[in-house]
Order: sequence, then structure tokens, then C-alpha cells
Amino acid sequence: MAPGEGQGLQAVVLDVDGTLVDSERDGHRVAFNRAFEEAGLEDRWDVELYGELLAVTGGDRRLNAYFEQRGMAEDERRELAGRLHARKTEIFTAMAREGEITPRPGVGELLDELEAADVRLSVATTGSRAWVRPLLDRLFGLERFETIVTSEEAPERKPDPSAHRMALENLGLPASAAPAVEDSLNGLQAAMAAGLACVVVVNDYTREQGFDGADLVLDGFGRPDDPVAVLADPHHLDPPGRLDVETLRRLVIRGGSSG
Ligand code: XBP
Ligand code: MG
Repeated sequence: MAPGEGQGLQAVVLDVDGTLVDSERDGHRVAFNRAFEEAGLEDRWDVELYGELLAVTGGDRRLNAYFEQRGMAEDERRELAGRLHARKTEIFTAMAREGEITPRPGVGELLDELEAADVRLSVATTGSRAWVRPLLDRLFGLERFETIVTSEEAPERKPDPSAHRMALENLGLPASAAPAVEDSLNGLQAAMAAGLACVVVVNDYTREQGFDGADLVLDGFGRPDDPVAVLADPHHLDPPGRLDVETLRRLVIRGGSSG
């Protein structure tokens, strides 16, 4: 039997944007707009438009897709997207370091509980290493994550499964021992394609996306004094109003991982 196989819950593979932190509307979007302004461009991404643009993962790819929609020639848009994304990354990194990006309610409690139960923590994100590491360090402590896979380590972006696969490889675990936690359809599809079971914790941008194949869909992480709505529970995991270790344990036993 492979290491970790048949031993129940060993680790979790966590997404960052929209999952550990609500970073898109008041974080990345604001940073993109500041980069536009500094570059003397009139483009601004409002809350609604940004929600549509989120279908394209990766800030550089998102910029490229946006300028392509506006008819910009390939050479020009590649250069502009690269330059704007580099500046946006600096702006967002400063926001993260200054504490402007905060954890979603219930995340801190869940990570503490997982650690206390000796469940290993790992990250698989489409975001850039430049801001991911300082953000995780400030909010949770970097040393708590055994492996952190960003877009630099796994350049193919979700829904491609490479970030999840790399996290498993670094953990030395089979997919059956490490469920994913994601907030979006792109994230769910990436996790499923890598064979991980997946809990989706929706937010305002992703609530309506439709999560076929998810093992559990919750309207947030929930807290003991602030229970969260269960949106889909196909394995009858029956979470106690929040995502807790016991629910993840049951998920690994009953859940949909194809290994
Ligand atoms: C996150 C992303 C990222 C962020 C911006 O997706 O797609 O592009 O929006 O970060 P996921 P960068 O949560 O599925 O990982 O600008 O660093 O790409
Ligand atoms: Mg996400």
C-alpha cells in the first residue's frame, strides 16, 4: 500500500484566493485598478465586471483576456499585461503586508483544529508567490504549511490539476488522504482532475457557479457560534454548522476521491 493510503485524513490542500482569504473584490481588484491608474489608463474594473473576469484564473492571463476582448493586438497586450501585472503584484503584496487582507471567518479556528489533530496543511494556488508567501506568513505563520504551491511552481493555472498534483507529490500522499478546500468552480475542477475530494466554501463571487461533483458545498467555514448553511451534502456528512476535522475525516472515508 502506498504511504498514506487507507490511513484516513492525513492532510488538506487549501486554496488561498476566495478560500482562506476574501481577497478578490477588495484586494486584487483594487490593486489592478491602482495599476491601471498609475499607468495612465482609463480602464477600471468594477465589482460586477471583475466577477466576470474571474472566470480566467491568473492575474496576467486575466489582463490578457480583458485586453483581447477589447481588440488589442497580441504583442501590445502581452507587453501591457505583463507590465501591469508586475505592478499590481507589488501593490497587492504591500496590501497583504500591511494587513489589508484578512482571513475568512472560521479559517483560523479550522487551521488550529487541523494542526491539533496532526493533519498536515498545504496550499495549492494559482496566485503569485510574491504575495502568497507574505500573506500566509502574516495571517497564519508560513511554517505551518508544509508545502505551498503557487503559480511559479505550477505555471498551468486552475482548472488545470498541476498545482494540486504537485502539492500531493510534495506531501508524499495519495489523493485519497488529502481533500481540497476551494471556493470556485475552477478550483473544484482542478481538485477533481487531480483525484482529490473537494469541499467548496462559496463566497459572493462564486455562490451561483454550480458545483457538480463537489463532495460538500458550504456557504462559508462557519463558527461554533455562527453556523453556516449547507448548500450540498451528497455523502450525508452532516457537518455541525461549520467545516471541522470530523467532517473532513468522514469525507475521506465516504467521499468521492478517485485516488
Ligand atoms: C486565484 C487567481 C489569481 C488571483 C490574482 O485563483 O486566479 O489570479 O485572482 O492573483 P484560485 P495573481 O483561487 O483558484 O487559485 O495576480 O497573483 O495571479
Ligand atoms: Mg480560489
